[in-house]
Amino acid sequence: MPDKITQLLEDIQAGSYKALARGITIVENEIAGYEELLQSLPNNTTNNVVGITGPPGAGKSTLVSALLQFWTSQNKKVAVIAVDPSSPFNYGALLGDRIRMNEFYNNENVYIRSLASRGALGGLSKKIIEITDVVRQGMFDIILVETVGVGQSEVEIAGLADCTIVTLVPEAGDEIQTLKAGIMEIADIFIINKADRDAADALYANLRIMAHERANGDKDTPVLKTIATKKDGIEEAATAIESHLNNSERATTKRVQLLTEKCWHLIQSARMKDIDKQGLKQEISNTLDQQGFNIYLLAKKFS
Ligand SMILES: Nc1nc2c(ncn2[C@@H]2O[C@H](COP(=O)(O)OP(=O)(O)OP(=O)(O)O)[C@@H](O)[C@H]2O)c(=O)[nH]1
Ligand SMILES: [Mg+2]
Repeated sequence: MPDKITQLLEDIQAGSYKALARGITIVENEIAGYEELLQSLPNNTTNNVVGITGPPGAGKSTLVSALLQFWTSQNKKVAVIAVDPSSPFNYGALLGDRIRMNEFYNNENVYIRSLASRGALGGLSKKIIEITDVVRQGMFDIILVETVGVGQSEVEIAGLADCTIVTLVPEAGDEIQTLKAGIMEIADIFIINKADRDAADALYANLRIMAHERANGDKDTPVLKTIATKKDGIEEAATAIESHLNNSERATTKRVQLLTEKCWHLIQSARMKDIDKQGLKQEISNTLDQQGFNIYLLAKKFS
């Protein structure tokens, strides 16, 4: 392994944010040394990655900021990774006025990084997995990963986080039945944000019933209400998250499942590496009118 990479990893582990930023950039852009860095990561068995997913605009970033403030006020060291934020709000704006923001950006207990999924090499989920694993070396108490949940991505975040929070808003009440199967599987904690709105109680009652039906004798998945903009319910949310992360029995069972899921994504994207949809489209439009065009033969050529 090149000495530079060994040194970089040591610096990340010693808490250098400059080294961490460099490490993330190397992985994000697949710069020389990228594979060496990933392959030299020691097995970090700490359960500290919290995934926050949910529909666009549910208040995920506001919630993350409130949790960040809560934990740092207890002197905890927290990292935030925001994947492809779709709203114009950034953490700087959410963390309040300029002085506050400066305080956070210069705070040695806080590390914030945004990632754009567009242009991510080799698939988004693979990149989030890799980057989160690099951040895991930074000796944080908590690592919060925010992703916008649209269909498949909730499942992807669940494969990466030690604790997955599904954020919903009261208006989701009507959709809840259609969401049911997928989200019930992945949520470790439900947070109904914007609980200042009507219909929050109805959704809360519904989710509680669903969580209970699913539990089947086990502990129900916690359902919490927050008003992130007012920091209401944040302490309860933090407590529920910590209690989930610290449940070592559950963590051990989940660990194999998580690593399997992660490995699956890594293999999948490695195998798909040379295949892009644009190239595929080109190939199809070139051969479509030829005699003997057959989609199965074409697919076989790529597999
Ligand atoms: N009424 C109310 N509004 C809230 C609450 N939490 C967040 N908001 C507002 O909802 C809007 C979206 O908040 P964000 O935190 O950016 O939501 P997000 O889920 O991170 O959005 P994306 O990352 O774009 O998907 C903002 O205008 C927030 O001020 C809440 O508890 N109550
Ligand atoms: Mg956001």
